[in-house]
Parts: sequence; C-alpha cells; structure tokens
Amino acid sequence: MKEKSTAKAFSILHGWTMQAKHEHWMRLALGLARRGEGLTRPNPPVGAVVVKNGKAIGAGFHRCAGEDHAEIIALKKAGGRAKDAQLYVTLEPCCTHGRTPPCVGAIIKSGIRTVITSVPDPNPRHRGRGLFTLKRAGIKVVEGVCREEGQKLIEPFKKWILSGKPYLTLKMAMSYDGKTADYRGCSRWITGKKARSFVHDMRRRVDAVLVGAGTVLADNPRLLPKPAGGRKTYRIILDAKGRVSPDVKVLCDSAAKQTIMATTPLCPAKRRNEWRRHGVQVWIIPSRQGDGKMSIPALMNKIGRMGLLHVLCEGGSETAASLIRAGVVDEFLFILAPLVIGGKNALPAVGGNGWKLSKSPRLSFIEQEIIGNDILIRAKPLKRRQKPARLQRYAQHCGQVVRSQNI
Ligand code: AOF
Ligand code: ZN
Repeated sequence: MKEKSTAKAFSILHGWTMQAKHEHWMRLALGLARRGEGLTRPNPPVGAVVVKNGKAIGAGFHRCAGEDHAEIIALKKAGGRAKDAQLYVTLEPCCTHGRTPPCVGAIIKSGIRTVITSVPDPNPRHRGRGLFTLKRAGIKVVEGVCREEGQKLIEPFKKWILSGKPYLTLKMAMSYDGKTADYRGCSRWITGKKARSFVHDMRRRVDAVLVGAGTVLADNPRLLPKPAGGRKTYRIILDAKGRVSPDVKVLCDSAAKQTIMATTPLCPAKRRNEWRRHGVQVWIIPSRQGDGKMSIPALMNKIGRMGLLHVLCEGGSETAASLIRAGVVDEFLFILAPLVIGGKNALPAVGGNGWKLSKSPRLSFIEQEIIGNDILIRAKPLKRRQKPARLQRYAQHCGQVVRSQNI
C-alpha cells in the first residue's frame, strides 16, 4: 500500500517537472516565433528549439514565406546532434509540399525522438496530419504545451486560412472621456510616450495599418513602425470620394510603394491618376447601395486576397464606426489616457450615428495592462445574443483568460 502511494507521488512529481520543463522550452520557442510577427505573411509566425541533455542545440524562427520553416532552421543548426533529441515547435509541423518541402520528412530523417507542440496547424492541409505522420514514424508527440500563448500567436493566420479574410485589430487611443482630439481637432499627444512606443511595436507585428481619409487630412501621419525592423508594413487609406491630395506623406515618402489607396467609383479619375503617379496601388472597391459608402466586406476580401493576415486600424472615428457596424473587428485595443478633454465638438473615438443602447455592440474585456500613465484594455466582440454572464466562458473560448496586470 505504502509502495503504491510512493509510486503515485513520484509519478505526479515527475509529471509536474516534465510539464515545467516543456513550458520552459516552449516559452523560448514562442519568444523566437514572436520575432517573426509582421514578416511571415501569408505564413504564420513559428519558433522551434532542439533540446538534448537539457541544452538547446539548435533554435530558429520562420522569417519569410518561401524560406525555411522554423523547424528546418533549428534542425540545420543542430545538425547530426539532433538524433534522439527533443524538438519544441510552436505549431504542428507541416506535412505537404508548399513553397517549401514538408517539415515532417526532415524531422523523421533527423532522428528526433520527441516532438513537443503548442497548437495544431489550423491549415486544413495539415491539421492533425502532421502529428499523425510523426506518430506513425515512431516519434513520441506531446501536444498543447503553452496552448493559450500558442493560439494567441496564430490568431491572425487562423482567421485568414479559414476565412480568407484578415484579422482586424481596432486601436483607439483616447482621453478618459472617450475623445480622440480636442474641439480644435488637435490630437498630439493624448497618450504618453510608452503607449506610443507600444503602438509602434504593434505596427511592427501587423501586415498593414489602416486609416480613414479624415485621419490623413487632419494629421498627415506616416503610419509606419519606428524602427521598422525589416518590416514592409502596408498603409491602407480609405478614401471613398478621393479627398486626399497627392502631397501627403503616405504618398510622397520613400515607402509610397507600400501605400494602398482604397476608394470607390465615386472618386474622380483625375484624383486616382494623381495617386497612381506616386507609385501607390489604387483599389476601386464597390460602394454600398443607398449611402454610397465603401463596402467593408468587399474591402476585407480584397485585403485577404493580398495575403495580409493582420490589419491594425488606427482611426479615425468614422472609419471605426464603419468597421464596427460591418462586424469585421476581431479585437479592440483601447488606450485610455488619464485626462478629460470634454466638449460636444471634440471628436469621439467612434463616430457615425451610434446605436440604440439595446443594439449596441457588446464586448468582452480580455486583458488590461498599465503602460506608463495610460491603461491598455484588450477586448473582443461578444457575439449577438450572447449574455454578459457568459463573458468569462467566451474569453476562454477565444483562447484567452481574463486577467489583469499591474493593476
Ligand atoms: C511549419 N513551420 O515555420 C511554418 C509552417 O508554403 P510553405 O511551404 O511555406 O508552407 C506554408 C504552410 O506551412 C502554412 O500555410 C502553414 O500551414 C505552415 N506553416 N509550418 O511546420 C513553419 N511557417
Ligand atoms: Zn513546415
């Protein structure tokens, strides 16, 4: 009896240590994967580490579609030492020939003994088949290590591979009373330095930054991450009627090739030609019947067809209202600054005509964090008819936990 309970205690302890060890190496792989965010489109960011006798003998992350996958970079670094080692990889290894050969083949050939993954590949070509192939070849497979972080990392890729549409994050930096500019239109600066540097980091992690014509006319922004860290972030400007003149920064700076002017048939041909002369792409998106506004679903499809996985919308208030109304926002980032601007003529974060309270889009707060003197709140839209009582469960469904940091 005593022997049995000692054996049980040993096995529980062993399980815990193994789990802690797996989480340690997986966190390293996840950190590497994050370095690829904003670089890999239309592929997901992935990181991998080869471990033997408690030491990392190879590590890497996917840097660009068409180049080696994370596992291949890590295995190449490990070379012959990979035999009998463990491979930690943030995503289920691929099993078909795409732009590059299947990773499972290289893993089997290398003699790796155990493969530890965080999440399955949502790509229907690979899902489950990568791990199945490894198991069939006699490789031990451990799944679901740091699953929550792994899911969060591939959310944009998952949305795109399953729907053909980009993952849209709507960022709104505002005063505590929800204003994005004062009554004269001045918005520099509402949030502090740290929050602004967080936004630059965010821009590095996405494939495109999107704003409405009003924001370009009011602020003449560049909309690129600083520093760019090798990213070629697109800038998408929504200008249904062609109000943006060709002398703005997004059309004249050295990254003009990364600018897309999305307009409608209402934009005069002369204006479109002026834009084109700057080397930018001009998209003619159908306008909605009735109000002549740009069709947001058509715009999202077009962005998806370009292979852009993650789009960050940075305003302004009319664009935010159109995107929310079209139901295309996947994630909200509210940055609340500790100041009150007030005034009925000061711009609110979300314009348009608003909603009746009973029909207002409901959100679920997922995460909150203090950034300098400002508060960052991450939220997800709550599906219609979902009761607020289910907030927690919905947040978990989204692969997140409701948590607070530094508060
Ligand atoms: C992996 N490791 O690092 C990545 C994977 O066209 P390819 O050959 O680059 O394959 C793209 C697909 O491979 C992509 O859609 C996704 O399913 C998977 N990405 N897989 O094993 C990696 N980036
Ligand atoms: Zn692969």
